[in-house]
Amino acid sequence: MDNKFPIEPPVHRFSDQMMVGCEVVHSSRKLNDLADIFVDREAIGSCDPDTPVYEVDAYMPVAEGVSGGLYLGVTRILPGKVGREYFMTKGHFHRLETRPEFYWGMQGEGVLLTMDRNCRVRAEAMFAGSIHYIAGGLAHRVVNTGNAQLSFGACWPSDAGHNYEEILHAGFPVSVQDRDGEPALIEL
Ligand code: S6P
Ligand code: ZN
Repeated sequence: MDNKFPIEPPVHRFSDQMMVGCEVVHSSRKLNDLADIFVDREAIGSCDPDTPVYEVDAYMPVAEGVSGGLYLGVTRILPGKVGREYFMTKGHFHRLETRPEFYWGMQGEGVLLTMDRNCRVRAEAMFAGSIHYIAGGLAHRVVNTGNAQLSFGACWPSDAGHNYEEILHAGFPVSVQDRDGEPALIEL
């Protein structure tokens, strides 16, 4: 008998911390792209600028800027440090300040830093299974504090946009650094 309603395979799936499926957009950042975010200028100068820091896979089913859609991503941050500061994402506000985002930990250990418009910072532990709601108007950055890759999922509105400039100019007022083998939040 013909099956009129066959069960289709999913269009996308996670496999080995990667997103697999059609139209997945890949991007990556090396130390060279992130030099300005690390506090230890001497240490960054002695690092190989070609060192990979993190990769992102994203499925963006509607055009960027369109309202009403959702994007899904996975970010993989390699373990590593610049001086005592752990590898981390560039960090951003959403261009549309009312747009929130979910993050969830998939592998490894780290810290999610958020910052509001009054520079009030919150740090949340990230681990496989952790869930993080990032309210609209909060800048967000993830730091890999472990010895292995940290990967996390993200879901955000298609009209959120990214504002990296303010983080580059003003930055987060804290840095996550190794102190005797333990991650510590250092005020800058
Ligand atoms: C997008 C979402 C993530 C980040 C990714 C890299 O809104 O927050 O997919 O883009 O984790 O971080 P960043 O700060 O370099 O965009
Ligand atoms: Zn975001």
